[in-house]
Amino acid sequence: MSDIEIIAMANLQAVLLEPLQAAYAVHQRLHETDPEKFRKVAPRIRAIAATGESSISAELMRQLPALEIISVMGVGYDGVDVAAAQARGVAVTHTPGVLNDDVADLAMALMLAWARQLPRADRFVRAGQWPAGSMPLGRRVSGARLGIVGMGRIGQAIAQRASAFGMRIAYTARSAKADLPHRYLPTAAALAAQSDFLVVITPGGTGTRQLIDAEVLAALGPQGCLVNVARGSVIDEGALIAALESGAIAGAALDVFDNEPHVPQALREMDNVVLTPHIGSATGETRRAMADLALANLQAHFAGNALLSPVPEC
Ligand code: 8YV
Repeated sequence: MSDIEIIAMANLQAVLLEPLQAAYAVHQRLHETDPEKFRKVAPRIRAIAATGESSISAELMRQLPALEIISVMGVGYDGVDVAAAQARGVAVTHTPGVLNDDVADLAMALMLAWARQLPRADRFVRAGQWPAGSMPLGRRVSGARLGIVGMGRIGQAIAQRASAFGMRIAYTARSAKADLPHRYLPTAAALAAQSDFLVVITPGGTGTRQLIDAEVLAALGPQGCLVNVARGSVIDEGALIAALESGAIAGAALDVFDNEPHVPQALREMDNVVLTPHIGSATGETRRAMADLALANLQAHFAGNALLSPVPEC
């Protein structure tokens, strides 16, 4: 173990924590659990290990005068004040690429789970209700119209899978992608109006805050289903709850929420939603690959080598 001191922003999973502890002196969540001790070690902290959900403010960075690098184990880094890091010359890295397949798989799984009512069907069998009756009919996914909000690496992986389901795919993004065969629509509302399923996979942050609002949900309509595998912040959660309650949309399948790990009671009580606890990248294989890349970025930095996956702004 080197004497380099780093702080872990969250209760990191063993897959990252163990190799980190083998390589560095790791203070886990000290800023939250023991502020007094944190103040003592803060001047020596040279790196932050974070997850995609971590919030790393300019104020926190100010307390870490020796900070050199923030390594995020996640593709999303919307919780990091990248401008403040850049102004300080602090490097920021993330883990793009390695989780595309898993997040795309989960988007398909959520669509299918909602349309074919898998959670309800499972409860139905377990509760012994089958001999007494049958389930209400579900909805067909194959051949349905899919709108993808955000056509980056993961959006394209979703489109690939959806093509195999014979879905009719359209998308919205900052601009049309000439190399893709799918139809481009300039706004989320225009896309929603043409979609049975609207899947959100755009980065979080101020640029996309509440992009999916009451107007977009109204355009999706009473037969439409919203799927979110991006960030809770991209959806106006209040407007979503209202749309689900009024029948303005048919349902939703959500892996991410505004105030994780807290999920509004109203959503938890609804029958027309499927809810999962931010598990888009949560397979052993992918979390290992993410941890390896997050660690490799730290090691490259401290060895004076080029970073493997800096965020695009850096
Ligand atoms: C994880 C994520 O929840 O990659 C992201 O942006 O949100 C997720 O993969 C998390 O960052 C795992 O550490």
